[in-house]
Amino acid sequence: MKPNKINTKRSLSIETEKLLNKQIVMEGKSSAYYLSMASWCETEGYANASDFLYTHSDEERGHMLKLFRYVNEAGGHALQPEITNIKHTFGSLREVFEDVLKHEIKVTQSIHEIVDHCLSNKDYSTFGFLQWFVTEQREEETLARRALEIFDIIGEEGVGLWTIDQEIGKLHQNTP
Ligand code: OFO
Repeated sequence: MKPNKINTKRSLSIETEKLLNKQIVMEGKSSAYYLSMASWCETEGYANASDFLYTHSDEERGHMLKLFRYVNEAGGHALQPEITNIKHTFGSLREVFEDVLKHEIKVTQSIHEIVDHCLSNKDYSTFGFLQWFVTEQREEETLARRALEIFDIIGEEGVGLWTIDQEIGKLHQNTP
């Protein structure tokens, strides 16, 4: 039996590298998407929601860079993503947060698919690296659901929207 050839240049398989580069696109898109939402909120006078989303956009860029570093350190090549088709206007503040939740659910699914792939291909290193993202996604989905609950509890009539914006600001301050 021939011994398995050891690749001394890289620990990452080509397939896993491709999946991680796809995830880089997703994180870059998250960052661009939340920046666009932050800008719309700011123009509509939702100052706290806007701050929340500006910060969130920065965090998503941080996630993208975390993936860049990992891919390159593991011998792959992280690729700067092309970001297109960003939504710039929204029908309401609620729509913004509904979009955040839908987007985060898609990101979670994507992370879980890569985790599955790593486990079945015995890539325990990438599997371990991705656990941070698994936890992060659970926290982000919880936060987006909490934001939508605020709309339901307070109601959007009268000063409702102003109060919702204040509460979203507090949500943001209480995030670790
Ligand atoms: Fe990157 O954490 Fe959400 O998308």
